[in-house]
Amino acid sequence: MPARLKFCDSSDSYEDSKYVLFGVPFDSTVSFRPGAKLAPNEVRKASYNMESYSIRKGVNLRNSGIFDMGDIEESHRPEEMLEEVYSVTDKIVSDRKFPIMIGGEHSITVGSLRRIRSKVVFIDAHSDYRDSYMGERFSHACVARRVSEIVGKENVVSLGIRSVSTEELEAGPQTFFTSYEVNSNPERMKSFLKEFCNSKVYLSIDFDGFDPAYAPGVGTPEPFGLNPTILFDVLDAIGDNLVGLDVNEITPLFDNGNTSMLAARIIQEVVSHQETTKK
Ligand SMILES: [Mn+2]
Repeated sequence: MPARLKFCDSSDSYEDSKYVLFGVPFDSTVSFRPGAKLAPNEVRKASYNMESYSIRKGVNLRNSGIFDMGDIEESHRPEEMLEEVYSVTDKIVSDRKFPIMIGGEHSITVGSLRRIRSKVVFIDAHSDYRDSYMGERFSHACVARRVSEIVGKENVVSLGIRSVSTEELEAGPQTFFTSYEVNSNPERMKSFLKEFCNSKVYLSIDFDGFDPAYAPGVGTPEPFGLNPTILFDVLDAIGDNLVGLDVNEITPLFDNGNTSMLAARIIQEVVSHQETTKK
């Protein structure tokens, strides 16, 4: 039997690792294009295209201590999936390691924030602030609302928003920067983030926040998005307060390979960032 596919540069032992990666093959509340549950393994495969060295940070990822736990068991019930995400995140965080979760659709984030309860920076095209969607409160269209209920809406900011319903606007969504604002005046976003990120911050990246030119393989693509280099501004602002990462909403069924590649590289750059800030 072939060995299980692992993210590149994964170390052999959980005990010796600092960064613990796991996949959540869940896309049961998806509203448009399916396939996000296939993303964890595609991101793992894509990671083998990358060098182990981050020239940006001067970090050799081979020595960083990444451990790939594999995927949580597939479930079609959001509440069941969230409990599983919670318990895996609980183990990783309790062991003082850094969790990296590969979705799956965006609803997975609620599970990790139930444990981590920090400030949250979302990159997303959608405000995800519906109270429920198609009868489901744990839909991927409600994730910012559920997370705001856990950590307080003053502790949530979304970057890259360009798709919002009047219902969401009337509910008074969390602080957000539209993609138009970010693209035309990045300095305003950067100075906001520098103040916002003054305590522990979790980063949740819905890949539809990026422009479809960079990330075509997503569940609900939206034109006029962000350039992925926004990530570096976000990491600079967060500094040594980053406590967890998830990447979500990637669907290999609609990808040309570039979206999974971007996800793999983002994971590597986040680890490299942590390696140069966290002591
Ligand atoms: Mn989205």
